[in-house]
Amino acid sequence: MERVKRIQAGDVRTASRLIRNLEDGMVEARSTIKHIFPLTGKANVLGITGSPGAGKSTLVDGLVESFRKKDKTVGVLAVDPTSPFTGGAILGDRIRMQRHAEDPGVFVRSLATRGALGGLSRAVGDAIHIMDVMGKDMIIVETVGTGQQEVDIINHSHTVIVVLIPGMGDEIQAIKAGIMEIADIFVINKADREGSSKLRREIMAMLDMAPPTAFAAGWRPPIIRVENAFEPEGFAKSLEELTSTIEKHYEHLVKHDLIGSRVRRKTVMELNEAIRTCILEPVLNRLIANGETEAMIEKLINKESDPYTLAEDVARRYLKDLNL
Ligand SMILES: Nc1nc2c(ncn2[C@@H]2O[C@H](COP(=O)(O)OP(=O)(O)OP(=O)(O)O)[C@@H](O)[C@H]2O)c(=O)[nH]1
Ligand SMILES: [Mg+2]
Repeated sequence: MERVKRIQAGDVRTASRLIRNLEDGMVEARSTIKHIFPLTGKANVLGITGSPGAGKSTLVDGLVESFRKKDKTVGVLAVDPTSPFTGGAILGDRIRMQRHAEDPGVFVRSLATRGALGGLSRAVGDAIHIMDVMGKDMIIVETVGTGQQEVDIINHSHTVIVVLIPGMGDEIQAIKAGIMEIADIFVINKADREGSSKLRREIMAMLDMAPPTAFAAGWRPPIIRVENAFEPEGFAKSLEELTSTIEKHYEHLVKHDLIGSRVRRKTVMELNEAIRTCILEPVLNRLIANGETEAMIEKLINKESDPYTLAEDVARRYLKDLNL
């Protein structure tokens, strides 16, 4: 397939168009992924998550530079699950990342949720495949860590970095709500700020409470302080420590044969997403198109039926083999 060859050659325009089409849910674009899939699995995927404004993009920008210095090619995927509210942030990222725009070793894209059905995790998985086949050594996925969907997105990664900043009381609460379990490395960002030692103690206390089984083959997530991004010397030093910790984590995965379980975690999700895409979405779209959704909502509001009865009826009509 010509398109696959162009992507393998690192063609930015072809890759960008394909990512956009996948994001829009174009069925035709999926056929390219079918051809690409067997070629994937070479890149090291790094997930970065944390609350809005935690300095993730600034950190990613620094990481890109560090990896480029080591002669690694980099793909960056900025994911914005709440685009109507933070669309501006992605614009800011674009401007910031422009200093890498001239570098053919760097490919930056952003993804946003389209349509009510979501599918963002699927689009992220596909975009990672594309960057992988383009030959990017490192793929960095940035997402705002707030809900389950973000946790799913981050599960596409080999290494997950959770970015926290001092002075936000609810930080630890937020990580307890699911992000904590997936962190391989904690970053205390803007560490020049007041409260960074307290935050460090809180993370340590939280890790102390975790059962030993929470740490895969004994990897207790290290906590890295990243100094003020506006003080280049300290920031560069912090980034050096962070990149070497990322490398150590990857070595740990390899040494303890854990890459396989990460790949499995990602594969389970991908399969679920694909089934959702190929079964649930067409059914929901059909129901919307023929007006049934509206009719069902009316029925529910008027208490003429209940969600389970209606859903079972839909399943009976569309999924005959389920024997409901
Ligand atoms: N004081 C200080 N400000 C920083 C630091 N790093 C980033 N910032 C600022 O914090 C703001 C948010 O930074 P971003 O890197 O866009 O943060 P983000 O987490 O990517 O934000 P979203 O993608 O919108 O969630 C920007 O105004 C940055 O200039 C830092 O180390 N110290
Ligand atoms: Mg950002």
